Amino acid sequence: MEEGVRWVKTHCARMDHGGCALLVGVKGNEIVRVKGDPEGFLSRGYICPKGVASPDRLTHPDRLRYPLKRKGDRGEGKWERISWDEALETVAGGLLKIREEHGPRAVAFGVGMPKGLEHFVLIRLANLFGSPNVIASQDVCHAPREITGLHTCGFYPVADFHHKSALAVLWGSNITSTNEEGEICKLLLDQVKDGMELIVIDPRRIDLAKKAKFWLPIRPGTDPALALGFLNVIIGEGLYDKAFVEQWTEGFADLAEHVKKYTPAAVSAITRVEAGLIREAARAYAAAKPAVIQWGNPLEHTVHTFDATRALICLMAVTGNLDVPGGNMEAHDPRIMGLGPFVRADLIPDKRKDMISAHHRVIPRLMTIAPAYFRKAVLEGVPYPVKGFYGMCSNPMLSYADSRLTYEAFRKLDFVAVAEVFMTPTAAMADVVLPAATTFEINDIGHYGIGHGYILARPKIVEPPEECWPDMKIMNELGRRVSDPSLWHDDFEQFLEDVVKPAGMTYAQFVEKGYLKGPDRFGSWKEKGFRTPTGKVELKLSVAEKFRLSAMPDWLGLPEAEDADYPLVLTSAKSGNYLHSSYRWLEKLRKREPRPLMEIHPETAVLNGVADGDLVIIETKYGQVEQTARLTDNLMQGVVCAAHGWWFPEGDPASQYDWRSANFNMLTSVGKLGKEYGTPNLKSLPCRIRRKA
Ligand SMILES: Nc1nc2c(c(=O)[nH]1)N[C@H]1C(S)=C(S)[C@@H](COP(=O)(O)OP(=O)(O)OC[C@H]3O[C@@H](n4cnc5c(=O)[nH]c(N)nc54)[C@H](O)[C@@H]3O)O[C@H]1N2
Ligand SMILES: Nc1nc2c(c(=O)[nH]1)N[C@H]1C(S)=C(S)[C@@H](COP(=O)(O)OP(=O)(O)OC[C@H]3O[C@@H](n4cnc5c(=O)[nH]c(N)nc54)[C@H](O)[C@@H]3O)O[C@H]1N2
Ligand code: SF4
Ligand SMILES: [Mo]
Repeated sequence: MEEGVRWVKTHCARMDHGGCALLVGVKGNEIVRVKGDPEGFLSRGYICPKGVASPDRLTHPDRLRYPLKRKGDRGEGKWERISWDEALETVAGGLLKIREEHGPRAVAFGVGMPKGLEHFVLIRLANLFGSPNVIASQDVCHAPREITGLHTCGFYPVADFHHKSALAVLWGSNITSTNEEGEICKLLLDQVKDGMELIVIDPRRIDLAKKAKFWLPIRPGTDPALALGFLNVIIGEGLYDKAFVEQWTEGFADLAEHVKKYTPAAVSAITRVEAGLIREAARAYAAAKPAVIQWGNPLEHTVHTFDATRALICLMAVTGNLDVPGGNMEAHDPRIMGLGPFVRADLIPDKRKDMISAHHRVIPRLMTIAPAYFRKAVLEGVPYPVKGFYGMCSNPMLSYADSRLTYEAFRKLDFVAVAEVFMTPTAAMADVVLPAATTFEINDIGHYGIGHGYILARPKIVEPPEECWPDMKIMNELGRRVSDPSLWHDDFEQFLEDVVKPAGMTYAQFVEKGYLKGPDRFGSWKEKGFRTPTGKVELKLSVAEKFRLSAMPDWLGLPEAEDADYPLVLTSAKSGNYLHSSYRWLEKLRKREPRPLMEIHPETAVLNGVADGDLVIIETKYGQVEQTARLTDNLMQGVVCAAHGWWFPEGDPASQYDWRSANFNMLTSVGKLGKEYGTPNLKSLPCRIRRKA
């Protein structure tokens, strides 16, 4: 069967953060098989079902294959085919008209989860166009952990799985399913096999909970309280790293005093985790040397994300696990082009003052706009009106909290252009849709600009359909029409050369090598101190008053108040079969998970009159959706864990493919936001359920 097959090495992408090294079997211009590459630097042969299904994206009959222009009403699902010339002229014309009438900041540029190098070309496009407004889901993705890190210890403390740890805490991170942080879980699994201990903090008994020394089923939304409870035990029992704390932390005495009230008993009442278990888990984390915390999205999915991420970094610091091998480290990039020069940040020096979120006084160093503030600008003109949107690699109709608002915002915008590989509920709201070439069809660089200390080669393997263009090419051509043409390349692939040039190589030589990794350089703080105003890890923030932040992490109460009418707690977990809202249209994946499933404990189900397989209405104060009940005692009682990202490609184009009926973000709201990052509550929402009659 594999006769005549040519095997090419690359890295997986756009099915999650990407990172598995792949061997791709090609016959002519067709990919016939994909398998894990045993030589993979992160993955050592690992591959998941999404990786296996990945080439099916290219050949799907419904894939977008030529540029489209809206006919009829916005969102009506009527299109006409146009040429690339007309598409580029129309998009450039639409954006330039808005710039002339309202200024450059009235155009927003939207991205989603960083998928490849095009993410940074889009930021460059915004900068060259003159708009300070790049909209991204960073408020609920990784910005809190990254930027809280910068303020607390001067860097983003990434979990280091490349060196041996005695223990790992999976804090709301379902890493065998989501392969979080671009760290493929294979390295962690190998360490578990070698005897590394695990603590799992999750309302669900995830796969790795079965291998864990402690599983702490936590009431969703109460993680900051649990972290303060850990600090209470570790400091109270003298289990902290005294030498490190004395020499390298600021505000320890204050923190020690502050956490006294967070006794295991007090924290147990908030988190529903047994007090004894809190004490034992905290002791185990403190005793293990080194120990690593792998953090997950739940820490970033409530309005209290600043306190949650602050508390976790304080834990890493007092136990002496910051920037040590096998702990939470500062990753160093290889010698490649820096982000600032790549995106031409210098061209827009007033960005910090002019961007939409400056008005909302978000935390310094957060350079993208939270979706909640973007929609406020579109719908209310606060702090100024936004009229145009160019988006790619993102599906805001599903991924932003409160989808109703997103729909209204897209209805109201004067001009919308979207680059996509498939018609989605968001692309359906565009005036012009641009067909993108994607992974396997484009030369790309993975993990650039996201702080993990390496970049991965993702070379082109097959030719895309004739009229599908790489996003980088689309933006290179569009950029020439809407900004100084001399700042764009004759050949868009020069962007790839630019990134690797400082390493003294061409893109082709980089592909040959496969990846570039920065140096392991632990403990540079011993000579230089930490890059904070005090030169120490700031358990108590020295800039708190200046930036209106709280000086010490605290428990500020439930993210949403309890409500007798909504007695259950709603949370979510990402599916191992999909990426957010993506790829419900791939048959191989849809077969594995045909419909949205809502997990619930059998006893909670009985109390609510629900049986396995029932279609259930899930309701919050903000909206309702329907998903199918799946009973499992792997979830704590009183909690509903619903699926996120569902729409139906088989649905009606005239109503944007049924983006409402099962979409988790119909249940969320932006009425309450964490002020530091503009983060809404995606987890920990009061809800109720009933069987659909
Ligand atoms: N309720 C709730 N909301 C959430 C989350 C949650 O857990 N719960 N998670 C949040 C998080 S962490 C994130 S990062 C965001 C993610 O939000 P998004 O990034 O908006 O979500 P995706 O589904 O990844 O959307 C990606 C889109 O990009 C398209 N695409 C794929 N490859 C290419 C390409 O090469 N070029 C182009 N132009 N398009 C491509 C896909 O077809 C898809 O429609 O969602 C956030 N929203
Ligand atoms: N298959 C797949 N992989 C992905 C993605 C995807 O959509 N699909 N998305 C990618 C992206 S952009 C990101 S940011 C990452 C995120 O990946 P993760 O950080 O793993 O995110 P989630 O799946 O949202 O949540 C992880 C776990 O938190 C648990 N949980 C729910 N509520 C709470 C709570 O309040 N507290 C605690 N402690 N735990 C809770 C859930 O049960 C789940 O097991 O994954 C990336 N990888
Ligand atoms: S785990 Fe992620 S990177 Fe690896 S094969 Fe699956 S989708 Fe691709
Ligand atoms: Mo994310």
